Amino acid sequence: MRSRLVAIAATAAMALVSSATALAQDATPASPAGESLFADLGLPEITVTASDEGLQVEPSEVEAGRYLVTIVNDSASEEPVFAGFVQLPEGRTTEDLSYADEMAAGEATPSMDMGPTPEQLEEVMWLFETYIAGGPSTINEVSDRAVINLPAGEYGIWDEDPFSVNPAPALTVTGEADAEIAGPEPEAAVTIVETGEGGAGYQFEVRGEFMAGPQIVEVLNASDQPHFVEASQYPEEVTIDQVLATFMFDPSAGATPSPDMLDFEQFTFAGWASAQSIGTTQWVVMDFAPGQTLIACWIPDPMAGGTPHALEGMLQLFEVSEG
Ligand SMILES: [Cu+2]
Repeated sequence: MRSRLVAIAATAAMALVSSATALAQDATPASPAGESLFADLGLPEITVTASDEGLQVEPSEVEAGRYLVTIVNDSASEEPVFAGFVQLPEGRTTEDLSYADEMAAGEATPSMDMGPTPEQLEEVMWLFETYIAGGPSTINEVSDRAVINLPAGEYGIWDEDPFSVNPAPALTVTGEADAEIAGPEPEAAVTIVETGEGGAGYQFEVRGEFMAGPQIVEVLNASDQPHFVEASQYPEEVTIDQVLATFMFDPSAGATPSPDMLDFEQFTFAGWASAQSIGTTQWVVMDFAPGQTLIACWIPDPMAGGTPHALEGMLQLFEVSEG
């Protein structure tokens, strides 16, 4: 079964992460996360609710500014849901952010098992140019809130995947187009800076130190392509070679798995920051166990033939201290 995460990974134009299904299947359903680390900021709020009919946003018109966004999963599905805020440039509509209309018209669901076709990738290239603010997900209990900056414009709220069958609701953000975003700024324990440019060298730089327990993580995209942040943990010490060997393993090729391959069932999510465009900052909460965390982005690099950023360097292990 194709999961949301695989959809994202597959949007990343690669065949090698079908095994990531297990990652998403491991995700726990959303539950009330208790007092949010963002609660004291007094930021205006936006709530996105996932139901069996798709995503809804409340309110659907706001003034430009910094917002605390919460996602609630009221649908029957326990699959993780995402709420990424994508600005719609002239000529684009919310229909460009999902495959819902194609599904309604009876057109076949794109098969993402081998990644999108070059034509499908071409269709989503505008997403590399537009403003994307990031947003929360129900991938674990602490990722359901994010603080994002919303400059004026028309937005669609997507499920992190232009080929998702969930329709994207619309949000109007009023105000001066180029006005500075004002509002209290969350105090982050750690900053993840996304670097790299020109189709090479994409990496995460971590300023500060990941500590055990829930903490605010600031994510700054200082590169020239959009990125998301997927933070996961494995119960024992691993190496990047092991992670790569596991991702790259293709059972259909008839190869014998190596004994030190990892068991994807054992990965858990520590955090998530939805895709965000160049120059943007968002704040999320991540919750780590002591040990290591794997940080990855699987968005395809159109300047490198669709190679996912993870294989260009955005697949890194960082230490998590006891706190
Ligand atoms: Cu990336």
